[in-house]
Amino acid sequence: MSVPSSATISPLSNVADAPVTVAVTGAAGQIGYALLFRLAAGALLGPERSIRLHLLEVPQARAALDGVIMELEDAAFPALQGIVATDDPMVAFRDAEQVFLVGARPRGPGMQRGDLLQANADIFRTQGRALDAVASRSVRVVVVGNPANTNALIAQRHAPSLDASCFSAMTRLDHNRALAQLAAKLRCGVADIRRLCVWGNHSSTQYPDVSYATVAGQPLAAQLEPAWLEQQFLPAVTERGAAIIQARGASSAASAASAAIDHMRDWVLGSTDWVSMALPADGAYDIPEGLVYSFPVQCSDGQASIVRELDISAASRERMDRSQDELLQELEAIRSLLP
Ligand code: NAX
Repeated sequence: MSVPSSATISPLSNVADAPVTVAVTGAAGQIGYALLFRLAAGALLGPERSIRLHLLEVPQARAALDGVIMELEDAAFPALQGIVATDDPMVAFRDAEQVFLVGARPRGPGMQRGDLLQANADIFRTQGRALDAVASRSVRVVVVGNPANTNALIAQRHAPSLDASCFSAMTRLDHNRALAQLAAKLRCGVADIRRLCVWGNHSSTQYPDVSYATVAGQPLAAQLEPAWLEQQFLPAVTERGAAIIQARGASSAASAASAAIDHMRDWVLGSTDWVSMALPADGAYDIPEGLVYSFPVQCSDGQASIVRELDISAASRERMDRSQDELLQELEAIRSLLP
């Protein structure tokens, strides 16, 4: 086997079936650290399915990545058939079938929002082109790195030979946070709650919507005070990330990794309920085409399909529009970098 100069390959087991290639960027970061071990243990496609991990990092993080790889080896996961570590997206994405774009440029001191968008646009343009060139033609890409929706849009637009439906951004953590808040309030299990959705951007303008939700088959909103929904629930979900930083001294990592696995697993294997995924808009709900916007989605046969023709109240529309407007502003900030 020829090994690209920038890559390390460590064969780890002799599982006979063809392994599925899963690429993870930002692999030495804190979400990467929580994600890789669950992927290698089979959380995505089951422990019987062998997996090959392609890990992308910047050269400065190479030593840290080597340490993570040593730990992956030491965990002796039976299904982990090999690891490629590289700083070259053309190596990382070669034949990749599932791709987690986690690595992103964090906001530095004095950096404005526009600077952050631009810095990430460069990263996601390069990665989009590499996906276009070398990934599996049926690749599924989830962007986790922020600003996730706009980063996904940039990657998708730089990958013209891949279908737009190959791309998504993650709002599943917001969805799961909303489920957890509702289950605690209603003293039920998260699985008792169905038809919840998050609309819009993965940002403070997101709209976790309980209008269609049920609990144990009964309409959910009717069981809660509107004031609780407005004043407690919505801020608790949208400000959860900040609360975790304050408590833990670091941003959400294990819950984000878990949500990324939920997102990809349901996409590939099918969902049993609505899930929230940010997808390139196709005109549904009058969201401008191409914006990567979070919708209620159902997955089956490997396809993620927007749940259509829901009645949208005026109050919901206002919140959906606010998030849409923010995404349009983000698009304006990086439009010059689009092909
Ligand atoms: P870390 O800073 O711990 O890790 C990021 C890693 O990405 C670093 O190791 C860095 O070297 C690497 N990286 C940077 N540029 C890269 C490039 N061009 N190619 C490959 N790797 C690169 O951040 P972490 O806590 O892991 O978070 C990662 C991203 O997820 C951040 O952008 C964060 O804002 C975002 N999040 C998104 C969430 C969502 O729900 N969509 C929730 C969690 C998280 O906040």
